[in-house]
Amino acid sequence: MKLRGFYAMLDRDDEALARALVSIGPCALQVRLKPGTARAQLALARMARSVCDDAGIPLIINDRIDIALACGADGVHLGQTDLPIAAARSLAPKLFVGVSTHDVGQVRLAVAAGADYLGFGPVFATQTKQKPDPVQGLAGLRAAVAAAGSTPLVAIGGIAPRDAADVYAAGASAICAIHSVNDSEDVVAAARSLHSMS
Ligand code: TZP
Ligand code: MG
Repeated sequence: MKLRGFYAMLDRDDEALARALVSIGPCALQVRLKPGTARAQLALARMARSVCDDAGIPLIINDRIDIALACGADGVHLGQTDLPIAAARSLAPKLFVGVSTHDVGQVRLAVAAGADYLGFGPVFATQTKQKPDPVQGLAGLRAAVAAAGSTPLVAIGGIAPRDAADVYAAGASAICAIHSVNDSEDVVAAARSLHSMS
């Protein structure tokens, strides 16, 4: 999987939004439905699987390796309190594994554990995540990129199209943005502007 440019996040049960997000050819679509039963999450994941298949985009499921396996996802994205990478690999050796990191120490540990890619943030203040970790800023992002070495890093947290040039200049491989894209009046334009800066 090549992680470059816009990394889309589907945070609600909305097929039209999913189709708009994949229409610009992002490097991946992640499904992230925080409160939701396993059945609701699986239904959403299956919808996203079919949308991604139509568009030829890799599908990644947040937190839940069981949902990722059940829907035939390409990868799973693990937070700091989800299953450790080694356990995820033993359950699902074929899944691509991404790990959320929030400081340079976590970046080093995730790289040493063999993560396929890292999420890193919040780079800027975010309203989307409940109890977010401390804001890292562009300086924190640069340090994280250095610590990540050859492991691709997806920057996340409060990133708007106007920030894209700075975030890519700091060394991020990809940008994930929820609010500034999914709540935009023009989802396609917002997604495209984050993608085309890469
Ligand atoms: N992890 C760190 S910040 C964040 C996550 C999932 C939320 C990002 O959402 P937004 O709306 O792009 O700030
Ligand atoms: Mg998580």
